[in-house]
Amino acid sequence: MSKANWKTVKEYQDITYQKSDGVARIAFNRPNVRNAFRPKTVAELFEAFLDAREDTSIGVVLLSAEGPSTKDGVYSFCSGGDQNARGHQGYVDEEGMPRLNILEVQRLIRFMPKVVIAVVPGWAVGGGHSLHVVCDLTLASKEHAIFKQTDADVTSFDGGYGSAYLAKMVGQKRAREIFFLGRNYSAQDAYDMGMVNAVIPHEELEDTAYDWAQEILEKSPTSIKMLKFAFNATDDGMVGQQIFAGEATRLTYMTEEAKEGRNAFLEKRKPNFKDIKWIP
Ligand code: S0N
Repeated sequence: MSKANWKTVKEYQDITYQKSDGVARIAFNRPNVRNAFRPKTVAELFEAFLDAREDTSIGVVLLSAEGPSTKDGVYSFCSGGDQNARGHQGYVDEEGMPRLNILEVQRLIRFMPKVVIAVVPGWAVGGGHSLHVVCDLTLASKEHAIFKQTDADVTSFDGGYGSAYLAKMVGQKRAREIFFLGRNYSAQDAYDMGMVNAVIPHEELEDTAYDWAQEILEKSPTSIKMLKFAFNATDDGMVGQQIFAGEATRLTYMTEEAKEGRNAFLEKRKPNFKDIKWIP
């Protein structure tokens, strides 16, 4: 039995979404197509991640996957964009609109002030591989996780975080090998390269992820948030600086100094900062 006491937040078609004691679990639920995402999946992911971001009781999000496939018993995390949904202009939704927007989900994961852990029970391929890359941490099934980049096989490539940030993680030569050759890598290979935090026996994967989440939840939320944004900032250019600086502004609002600045304006007088110390 799971250590978590999962409660379903909302019923979706392509994902499951649950919460338990400070942890949100968002899981792909299309195991018969190796958890490929179509526009509907992406819309559901976006809504669930947004909810988890806004919920002040949630500190850690697990991005996981249901499975195995009922067809052949194979486990998967995600096999990227659904190739059946691909039209001439890209991934087409039910209204015929080319709309995948998986990059918006990537940005939500990247910029949310909470830790996102990829829990990889099986195949992590193409855009599914990119999603594990963009998560803060990755835990992988010892027996079933396989990491693979098919982007150059199917002409649907991630030239952003999925490749460039991967190179920061595993080094330029290994990242180029992963993308240019499209080979299969085991959980242990991925761990040795530095793109997986731990290789976990399959049966213990979900509980271990939950344990890691609970360990993080014992830490100071502001510290975790500022650390995540600090780790991001060097790679995210002006956007990274903007997000980090926004949090600095928020913390400044909580000072006497900020109260004086606001009050002086509202009272139509000059602000008096004379008593505020210039702390070195
Ligand atoms: C995952 C693989 C390696 C598993 O191989 P295996 O175990 O041999 O299984 P299969 O028999 O191949 O598959 C089982 C069933 O699942 C279906 N299926 C698997 N993957 C997909 C998929 N991605 N789309 C649709 N169906 C899939 C199979 O067809 C099979 O079905 P049945 O049983 O009916 O025959 C192997 O399956 C594999 O290589 N899959 C394809 C992986 C892939 O190429 N993914 C796409 C890569 N590109 C992206 O993800 C796009 C990224 C993206 O969206 C993006 C990124 C950055 C910037 C912009 C974008 C954007 O486009 O918006």
